[in-house]
Amino acid sequence: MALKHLTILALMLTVGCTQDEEDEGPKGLDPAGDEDGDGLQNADEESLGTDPNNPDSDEDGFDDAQEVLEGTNPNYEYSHSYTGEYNIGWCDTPPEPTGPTLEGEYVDEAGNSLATWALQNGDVPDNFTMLDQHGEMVDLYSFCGTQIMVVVSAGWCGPCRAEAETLQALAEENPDIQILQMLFQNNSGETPDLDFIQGWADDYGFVNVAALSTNEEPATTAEEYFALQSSIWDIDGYIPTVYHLDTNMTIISADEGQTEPPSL
Ligand SMILES: [Ca+2]
Ligand SMILES: [Ca+2]
Ligand SMILES: [Ca+2]
Repeated sequence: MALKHLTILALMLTVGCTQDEEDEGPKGLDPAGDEDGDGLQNADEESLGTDPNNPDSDEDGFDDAQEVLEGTNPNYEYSHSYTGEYNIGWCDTPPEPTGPTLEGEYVDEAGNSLATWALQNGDVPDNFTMLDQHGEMVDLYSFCGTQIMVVVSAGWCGPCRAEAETLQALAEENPDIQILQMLFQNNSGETPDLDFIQGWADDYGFVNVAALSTNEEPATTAEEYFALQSSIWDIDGYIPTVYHLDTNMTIISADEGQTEPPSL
């Protein structure tokens, strides 16, 4: 899709160029040249809005031409391919996060109170960056433009394991949806390491479901506890917790026990 679009635009620019060469060359560059050697001609870079003098315009580690070939957005730093065969979305700009909503109040034994926050319907979460089963750091915002299902689980949780059994089949039934399994503890209540999430992904046959470790230090205070991703992505403290997000990264089902992705 993106390639076809590019070819048509390049053709239009080439035609325009013969009529008025000075106006059409980006920043006075030869339209047919490739100043930065990224495989995209200057005229194509202009039509794509990428930088003809920078092979990686959004500095996400993937060259502009590679991003065009792979159908990711060369101007959006979170959009790029992963080793995991995930459904990367296409957004022109990152979402505008609302963050979580005020959920309640925690009062400790000494009587100190602390406001608690959790993601609820209508919220747009902040980005997170978590370790996947391939050893890569995965950004939530890479899936902007795609419907997303987030399942929060832990190794010691039997019902979470029962649900994990179903996730790859669910992904195959819903090929346009990306499922993210967020693991915040291993079987012993520790932060999951790469070995653990690789084992989890193998045990449950994940092909394009991402097994993600929250990769956060264990909380030592109530304040730290309620700031953990596993607290923000959980309303009631019971797991597994399932969230569904629409293609605009807005939460449409928050911990409502809905295990199938809803139709948009
Ligand atoms: Ca170029
Ligand atoms: Ca470039
Ligand atoms: Ca990109």
